[in-house]
Amino acid sequence: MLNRITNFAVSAVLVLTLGLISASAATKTVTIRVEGMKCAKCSGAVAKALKATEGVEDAQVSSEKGEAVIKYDDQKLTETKLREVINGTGFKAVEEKGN
Ligand SMILES: [Cu+2]
Repeated sequence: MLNRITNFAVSAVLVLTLGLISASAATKTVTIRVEGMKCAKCSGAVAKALKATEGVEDAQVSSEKGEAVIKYDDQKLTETKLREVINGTGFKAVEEKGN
């Protein structure tokens, strides 16, 4: 009986540890405000540049909202790098206050 409880405790700790490891390597989602986009061509150009960047898993860019919602692998990319990619398209990634 005690053995079973010990086994259970050990596996619970294992599962928690594995969960933490995979969580730290998980996909991150970030919303970046982008200035200067006027139409679907603009947002399309930003989305294309982002999707061509290694580590980006998905990019939803809206010219109406003026933002890019990006899913990325944080082992390969940083938010700073994503901002550089956006700025490289000729639009401006805006630094949000309180970020
Ligand atoms: Cu446009």
